[in-house]
Amino acid sequence: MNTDLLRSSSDKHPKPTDIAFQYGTAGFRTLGSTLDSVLYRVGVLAALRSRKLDGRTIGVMVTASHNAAQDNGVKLVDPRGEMLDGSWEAHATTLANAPTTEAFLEAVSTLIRNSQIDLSKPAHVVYARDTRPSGEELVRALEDGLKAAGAEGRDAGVTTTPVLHYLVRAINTKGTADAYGEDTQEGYYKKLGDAFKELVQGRPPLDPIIIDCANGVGAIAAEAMSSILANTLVFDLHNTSIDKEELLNNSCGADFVKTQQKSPPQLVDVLKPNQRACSFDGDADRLMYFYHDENGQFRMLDGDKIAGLVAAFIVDLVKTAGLADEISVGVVQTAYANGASTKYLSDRLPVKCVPTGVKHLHHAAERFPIGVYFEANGHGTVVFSPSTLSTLSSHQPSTPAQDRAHKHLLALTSLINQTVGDALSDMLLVEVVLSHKSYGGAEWDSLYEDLPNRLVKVSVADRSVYQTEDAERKLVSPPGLQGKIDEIVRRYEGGRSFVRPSGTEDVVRVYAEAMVRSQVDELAFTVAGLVYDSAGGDAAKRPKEFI
Ligand code: 16G
Ligand code: MG
Repeated sequence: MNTDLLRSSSDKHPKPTDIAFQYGTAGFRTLGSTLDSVLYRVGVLAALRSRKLDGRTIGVMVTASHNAAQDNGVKLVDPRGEMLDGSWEAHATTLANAPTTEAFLEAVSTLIRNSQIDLSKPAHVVYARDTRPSGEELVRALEDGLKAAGAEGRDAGVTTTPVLHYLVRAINTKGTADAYGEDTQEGYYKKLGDAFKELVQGRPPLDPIIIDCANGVGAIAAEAMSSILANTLVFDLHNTSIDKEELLNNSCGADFVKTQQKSPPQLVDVLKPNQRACSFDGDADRLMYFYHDENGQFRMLDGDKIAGLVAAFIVDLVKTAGLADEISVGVVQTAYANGASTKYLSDRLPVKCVPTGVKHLHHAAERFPIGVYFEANGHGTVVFSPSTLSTLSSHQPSTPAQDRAHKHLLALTSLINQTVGDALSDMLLVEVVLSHKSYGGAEWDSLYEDLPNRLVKVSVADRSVYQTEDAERKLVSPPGLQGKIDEIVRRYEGGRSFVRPSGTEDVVRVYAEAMVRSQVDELAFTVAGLVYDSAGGDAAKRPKEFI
């Protein structure tokens, strides 16, 4: 690498003195206006990561997902389309925080030395951004970093996070036995679209699906997919104003629906009773379904309900295809999964609980022959292991029913974006299942009844004091607090509560559920009060609802 070029270009992207950056659960994420140096340095880091992996293509996505328009962020994608390896997250944080150009150059050479990176290898990076206005300039900073590090960059333009993940895998598997698909956006739409058409062939047409695009990049993706699907499934698109920055994720989108537990206000008059609708988030990697029942009551079908619907469908297909002895299906959830969903699934399948964050779920799901994973917040997908894929490709069905189920399983491996949660792909998957089962929202919803639940945030001076074990279900620090929580939880029928530090915000989160709505709030606020007091919070500022 050319050190002089690195030095001079790094000088053009100085680190703000007063900010400490952290590569967290979803990469770097903060105010877009502060991220210039981070993007430049991520460009250099991505080039090094690619060289470390023999020149395989690394992905970089510029997005702040469901956050407000003025925020932005960046995350790296490893060659198979999965999240950046955990050990490199620390390198990202180190490079981003080097206070000066000289310190940055020093950190780069330490990384090269410690990770034994061969600088004679080529470096390839593909990158994209969502619709945020700050993205354009941030991409230019990234390009400066790539250029300075001698990497060959490919600009995938404005697209969704899952499309970028798809592209990374498609580029790296091109021309191999496990080629993932054509390495273009059109290739992605065609792959999903063809699989969807095959899966619903011969079924009665579905009613149009209402899609809330959160005024984000999902609007572009949904539009493109809609023209490929033509009449097979009609999309009724809402919140598609990608040019009005202030509207992004504003009172709409998957995060709004999940946290507010209500429909986006723009859809309230659009929705007819029992008509199904769904929301994407700002980068279209999360999906939330909902409908209004006969009484106009909002009903949410979240990631847990999606996992229940999809896992049961795949299990049935595997059985019908005559593959039950060879392929098993497992589900991965987090502690936020509603207790009723965990019960519903555990009665049918192996279920594993892991810490919050896509990378944990994804890796755990890869250990199952077919792994279904969803966070309650709507982020998830299904992964098929290499041996499952080869079993599927060599299977010889012996009856027409087996043949049909086998073909459907094969089509599902194309319909599902196996690299990461994908709102568009997951939505098509749900639509396939609803079509096969002849379910509306209400029938799907009735698979099980969610336990009432409540999520509360507590601001504390230092959230690193809160450490957990057992997939975040138990606190080990501060000492004694878990015992107090257990004692309170015991007083509530069907009670469950856990406390964990957020990986994305400076807060501690408290989750509670119980059989009765009014008791859940009491439980959540009592535990929140314990947390507040354990942090030595100012008694005068103690939120009044904390018990
Ligand atoms: C990030 C994670 C998401 C997780 C959320 C938890 C990725 C791509 N996204 O958005 O999976 O549910 O963080 O946030 O990993 P929290 O730690 O603030 O509760
Ligand atoms: Mg997102």
